[in-house]
Amino acid sequence: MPTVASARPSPFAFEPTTTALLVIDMQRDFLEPGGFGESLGNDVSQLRRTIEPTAALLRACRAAGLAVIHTREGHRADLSDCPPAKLARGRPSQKIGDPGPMGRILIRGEYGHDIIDELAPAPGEPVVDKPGKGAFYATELGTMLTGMGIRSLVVAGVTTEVCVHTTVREANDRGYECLVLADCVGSYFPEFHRVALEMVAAQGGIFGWVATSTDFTEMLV
Ligand code: C5J
Repeated sequence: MPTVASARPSPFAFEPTTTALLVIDMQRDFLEPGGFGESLGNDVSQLRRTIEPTAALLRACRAAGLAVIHTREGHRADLSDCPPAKLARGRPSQKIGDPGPMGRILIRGEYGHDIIDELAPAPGEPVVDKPGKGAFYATELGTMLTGMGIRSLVVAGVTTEVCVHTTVREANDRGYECLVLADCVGSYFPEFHRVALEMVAAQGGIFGWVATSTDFTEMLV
């Protein structure tokens, strides 16, 4: 079985036919200069450094025939799937559903809600629209993974300490083995990113493994 020997805290073995690449929330609202994330004062370069390695990762996974699944965080136009507690947070003038630099903020169908061009899903790759931080909550992801026979998830996306973490925790509780690729996940806050990765692999891999994308793709045939 292919094994990422350098993974922390221990080598990560995976069967390619039961492994999926999960690319989390690589959306314009979060990554694009001039978008929602930047308008809140965030340094989008901290997220944009993940684009090139994730594009290479996608190419390698597609070439190897791995399943690829994308997610997007966002809500229905009428906000009926957005809990009032989530809606109430954020800056008073820039809440979910308000007009933003790239359309209504985090609303499905808006330009800013969609995935950046560099990492656009290939035809046939599923895109899971999620109303929460975790990709399993109120989505079809669990059913989809069961149907596909997936046992292991290789995880890329943003942000490390929010949607990546929540999703990996959810996946771990459901019995999936998760490898988080350090160079393909990012946070606006470098310290949160660093500590979030430490947390994944702490205590003998309390909810996953961490490696670099090249160490993973080298193991793909
Ligand atoms: C994600 C967020 N995708 N930080 N969302 O992490 O609100």
